[in-house]
Amino acid sequence: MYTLNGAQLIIKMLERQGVAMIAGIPGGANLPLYNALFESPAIKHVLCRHEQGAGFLAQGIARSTGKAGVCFATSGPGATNILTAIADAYLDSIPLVCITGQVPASLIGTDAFQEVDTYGMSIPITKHNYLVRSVHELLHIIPKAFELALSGRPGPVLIDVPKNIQTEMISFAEWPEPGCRLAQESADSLQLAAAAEMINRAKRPILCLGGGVIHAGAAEEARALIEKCSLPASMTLMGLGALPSNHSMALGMLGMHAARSTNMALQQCDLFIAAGARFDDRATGKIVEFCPEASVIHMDIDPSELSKLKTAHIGLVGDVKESLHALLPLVKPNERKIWRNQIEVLQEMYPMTSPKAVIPDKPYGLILKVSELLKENCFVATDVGKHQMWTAQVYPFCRPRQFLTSGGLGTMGFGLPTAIGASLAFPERQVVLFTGDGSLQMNIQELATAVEQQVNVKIIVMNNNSLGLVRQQQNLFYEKQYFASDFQIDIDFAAIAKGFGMKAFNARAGCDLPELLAVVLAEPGPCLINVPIGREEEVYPMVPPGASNSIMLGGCNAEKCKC
Ligand SMILES: Cc1ncc(C[n+]2csc(CCOP(=O)(O)OP(=O)(O)O)c2C)c(N)n1
Repeated sequence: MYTLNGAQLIIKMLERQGVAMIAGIPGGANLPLYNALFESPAIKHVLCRHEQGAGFLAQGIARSTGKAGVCFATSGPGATNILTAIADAYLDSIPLVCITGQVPASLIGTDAFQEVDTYGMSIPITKHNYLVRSVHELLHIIPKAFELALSGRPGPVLIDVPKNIQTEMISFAEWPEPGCRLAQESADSLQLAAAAEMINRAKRPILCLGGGVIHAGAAEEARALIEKCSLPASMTLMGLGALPSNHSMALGMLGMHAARSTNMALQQCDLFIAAGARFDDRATGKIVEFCPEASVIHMDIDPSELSKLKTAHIGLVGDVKESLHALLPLVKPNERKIWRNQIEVLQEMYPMTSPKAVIPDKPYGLILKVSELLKENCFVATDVGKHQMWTAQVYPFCRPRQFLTSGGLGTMGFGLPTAIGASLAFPERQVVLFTGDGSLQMNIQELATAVEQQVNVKIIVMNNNSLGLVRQQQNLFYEKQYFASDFQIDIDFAAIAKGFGMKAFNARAGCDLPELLAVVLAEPGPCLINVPIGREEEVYPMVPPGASNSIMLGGCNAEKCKC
């Protein structure tokens, strides 16, 4: 017989799940849990400075490893602070198990101190959530939470544990099995045959690799299919890295800030194959005008995604890894010379960058210079804004899970704690964060966590002293009325970082930036460099929100073009 209190039971079950790290902040309602965690030899706790930071730190672990990230928060403000990170995980299908403390069950519903309805508030942003009613339920709930977070389409699960349940004693004879990812049913064989037939017949197909390909570990299968039948492959923001950017079939990102040639090719394709992608509006633009000439094959593990936004002529519900694997013997080798040639002509006519844009003190040049200085096994995190889109456009991603970015929710403040999480999961690797001055200020307190943990995170602040991407919309769509997007004070980010105990540098006008970057990247532990970026530097091309992807503003690098 085992006899433990609820808090000890939770910690023991987390150990049995193989959890090695938990990010969080203690408070009155989860102190028994922390007391039990203190006793754990197997789990390291990472004390963050804000619960949102803890949620994103756990996401950094989950996104970089594919395992479920775990975070703790107390009731009331602890729980409300962590909700943004949970919503972010929900929209990007990231496995997360969040355990919150709650006021004792006898006080629930009385407006007790630090009581909020965490269960109610988390319903629409979790894959599943629990309010624990008895200590015995924990034996079932903890493994089930991991199973749910990891199985099918991954996502966050929240467990709200009243304080009295954390202290209540339980005796039981046998430990439950840890929860794990369940095998998924394969796609229908008739549908697979029909999809292969459609691919074989297509003259101008384009594959689109989404985050689902990365979650499913299906990049190899995707590549085999791409190479066997010459499928040019675009990627969603979440899918970047699924095919190395230097692969001859890689078209880069599609959508709002895609290369012109990629969106143009999509306008002409006769078959669009979405693999683990969900037709997000940032990717498709005006959906009725997306791939107007194409039939659609949609592979997804989540049946509710099929034909949600764009009718799928063939739907392959199942693990995308298995679907791609099953398609491989069914498709015929095909060089598709004419189609590839057509795309190459577009790529030559409309290059993503121009020589002027790749000098190191310009955004693209800076990002490319950093990429040259990093090893291929590094991680690249971003925040949200122009710096994120510049990175997505030109960073030479070469493997799945390399790129850590907030896609669906687009959460400023995501970058720093997520980068810390990835670094804690892979201490031997470099992690670089491209952030904006606006985004960094949203979770800047986590500089303290970075220093405390001595993580190998290098922070590159692309500082335009404005909310750049908002300013760009005002430039293009609101008659240059720059209201509430330009900051009025200059912040010395290097001084702030130093205040947290972090080594930091300012890239001053006229400095040798490549050399300074090399110094920063070679520093042991965390380090920040502040790089001034002109406010006028915009991220192009840009499809106006709600417009067709055929309408691309700016970024036409065609040699003789006058647009
Ligand atoms: C939490 C949050 N609030 C507001 C926004 C809206 N928003 C999107 S991009 C952006 C500006 C980002 O500025 P910065 O981080 O400095 O990056 P830049 O665009 O200048 O590179 C804002 C305010 C957001 N995405 N997230």
